[in-house]
Amino acid sequence: MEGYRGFLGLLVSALLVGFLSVIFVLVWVLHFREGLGWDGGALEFNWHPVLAVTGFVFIQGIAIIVYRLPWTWKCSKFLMKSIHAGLNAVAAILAIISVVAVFDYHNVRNIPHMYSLHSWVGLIVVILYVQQLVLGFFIYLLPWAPLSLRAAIMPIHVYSGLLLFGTVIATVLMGVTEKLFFVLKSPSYHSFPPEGVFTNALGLLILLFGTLIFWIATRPQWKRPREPGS
Ligand code: ASC
Repeated sequence: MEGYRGFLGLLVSALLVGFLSVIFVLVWVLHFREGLGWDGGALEFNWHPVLAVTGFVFIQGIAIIVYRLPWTWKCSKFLMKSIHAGLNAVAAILAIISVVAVFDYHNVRNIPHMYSLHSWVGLIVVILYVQQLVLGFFIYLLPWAPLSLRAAIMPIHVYSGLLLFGTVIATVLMGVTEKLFFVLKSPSYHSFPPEGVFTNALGLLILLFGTLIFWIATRPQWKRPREPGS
């Protein structure tokens, strides 16, 4: 494989940055916020960022690059597709639970639903992600679709997957920003309180994770070699 060391370096960096993002979101809700619980209140809301970052960003990012791992190239294509689909399914389930947590929280507190740009883009991206998962399952995992259809849809599948991943990251950054403006009153966000600075750093980590995954996924020389007739 061309540039194997470069690949490994970027893969380890992406895993470290992704893992650190998950740690940071946990520190945010457990140390700076109220913690986690399923109480209809703030503890339940806090599952929203934790599940969004863990599932919708980190697990989705790994799902995107599973075909790039050279030591899996000997594994069957079906196994790798199952892992790709399985990780995306876990990400989708965690994303849906994260949305349920917010709806519950808004219901209990009588906060209107779906008024922010974060919520509009977020709901659209969850719905399209589930659509991508279902279409991918029927077209690529089940054996029925003809090769011509698979080949015709593949550029759309790849483009949509990367676009959804990027949009999820943009949505998370909007969510972090609006939450900090909501909760940081005294001292306010604009006075650089530790929670504001720490959570800004979380946003940068997520952006860096996306940057690394996008680079790994788009290097043609790191793609899984095609099997004849596939
Ligand atoms: C598949 C598969 C691929 C693509 C290809 C069409 O199901 O395993 O590599 O579709 O055949 O682009």
